[in-house]
Amino acid sequence: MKKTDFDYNLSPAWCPGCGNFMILKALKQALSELNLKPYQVLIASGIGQAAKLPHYMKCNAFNGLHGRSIPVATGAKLVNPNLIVLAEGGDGDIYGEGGNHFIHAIRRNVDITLLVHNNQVYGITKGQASPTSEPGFTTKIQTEGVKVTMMDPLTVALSLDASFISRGFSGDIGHLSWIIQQAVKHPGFALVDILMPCISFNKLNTFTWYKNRVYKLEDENWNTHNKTAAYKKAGQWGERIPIGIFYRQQKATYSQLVSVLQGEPLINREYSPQKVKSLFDEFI
Ligand SMILES: Cc1ncc(C[n+]2csc(CCOP(=O)(O)OP(=O)(O)O)c2C)c(N)n1
Ligand SMILES: [Mg+2]
Repeated sequence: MKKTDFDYNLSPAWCPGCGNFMILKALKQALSELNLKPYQVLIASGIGQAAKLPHYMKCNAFNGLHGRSIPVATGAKLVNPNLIVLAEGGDGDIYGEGGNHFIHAIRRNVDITLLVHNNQVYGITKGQASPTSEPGFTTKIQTEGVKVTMMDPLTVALSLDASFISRGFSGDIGHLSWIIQQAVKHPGFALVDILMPCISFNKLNTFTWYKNRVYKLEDENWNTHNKTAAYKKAGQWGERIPIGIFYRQQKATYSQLVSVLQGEPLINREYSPQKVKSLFDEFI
């Protein structure tokens, strides 16, 4: 493996063969190729196998509550806009427990990148169905198979007018690294949904299952600014599954829209408890 500034000497507690290893490699490669240094990057995560990722990298990290990586990342970016901020977690963490944050972060268009390690299962809690599990997928809890509709995060993001929507595959590190670089460079909220196998608890969507289905949008001379076409591709799931950048647009970020966030970053402004106190005193 090529060395990067983001390498950290701690062995991941993931199963051998887990797709998370490839995502970790692609992310470190992407940040290095963007010439970023660990002190410039913050990764916020929640709970899950995926959410352990920042433990295994050298950079700023905030490992918080289940489903709550996006609010942490949002706050950090608004206060310190010079920081490169990523939120990261699994399909359960981000689309399930944190689904409300996922929806509203897209609407705000804060300049953060969201990486979702989508293994279509709750891995760390030993294999319950997640929002992206396929109908019919059987687990120890869903003994008759999943009965409810599968969530398509890309279509949700499109319907909320997201400014950058993409999907990668852990089995193609070079391609995933390229997508992550585009997402980090994008000024606004960038979604990177990443298909990956959970070798222990998802025996349906295996590495080979994904490998046989994924194809790259770029190979079709894809126009990333066509929203109607992006809807069609986002809905494609089955024999063929597209990966790549589905849609991107230039759109004002939250910081550009809210006047108090303009000018000197909040982190550099004087903090005056006295001013806050006098505000509170008005209500006494
Ligand atoms: C509020 C709360 N609810 C439930 C849990 C239990 N829990 C921890 S992680 C997780 C889901 C993990 O799935 P995912 O985010 O897909 O991560 P993976 O392990 O598959 O990478 C659940 C249900 C918790 N820790 N906190
Ligand atoms: Mg998962």
